Amino acid sequence: MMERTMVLIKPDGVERNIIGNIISCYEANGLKIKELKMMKATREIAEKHYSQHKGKDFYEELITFITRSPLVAIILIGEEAVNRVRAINGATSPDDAAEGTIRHRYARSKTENCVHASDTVESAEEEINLWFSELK
Ligand code: 3AN
Repeated sequence: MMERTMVLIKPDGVERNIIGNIISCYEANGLKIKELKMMKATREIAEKHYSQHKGKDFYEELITFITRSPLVAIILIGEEAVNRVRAINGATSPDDAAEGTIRHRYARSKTENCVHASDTVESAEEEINLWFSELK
């Protein structure tokens, strides 16, 4: 099934000049960039994006991190894009991420793990509405 999904190249990825390397991983796997922009997340959008983590011990660290400097938001399209992009990203923790994944290569910690990707088709649509509200 053709799907769309949303990726964030998080502030650590932008700060470390690996935007191009990260995007190459998706393009090399046949995913197509539909929309792309750089922006600084406000606290409001960050809180909405991570609402399911509110109250967890890492929540404040996560909000501080994602809002500290610009990130890159991308809409990707392709066959089974949601699951394929999550496989390309790898597990949340760099210690668990499989070899060849973005997080294995570049992530420094569970918080500074370079990329976010939507986990279902439904959450992709919600996240696209949140981060690309101007497209509505
Ligand atoms: P993923 O991004 O792999 O789907 P989620 O949705 O479970 O992971 O978590 C969202 C984000 O919250 C992760 N990308 C990571 O930055 C952060 N996170 C998750 N679990 C932890 C944790 N135990 N400690 C610190 N940060 C975490």
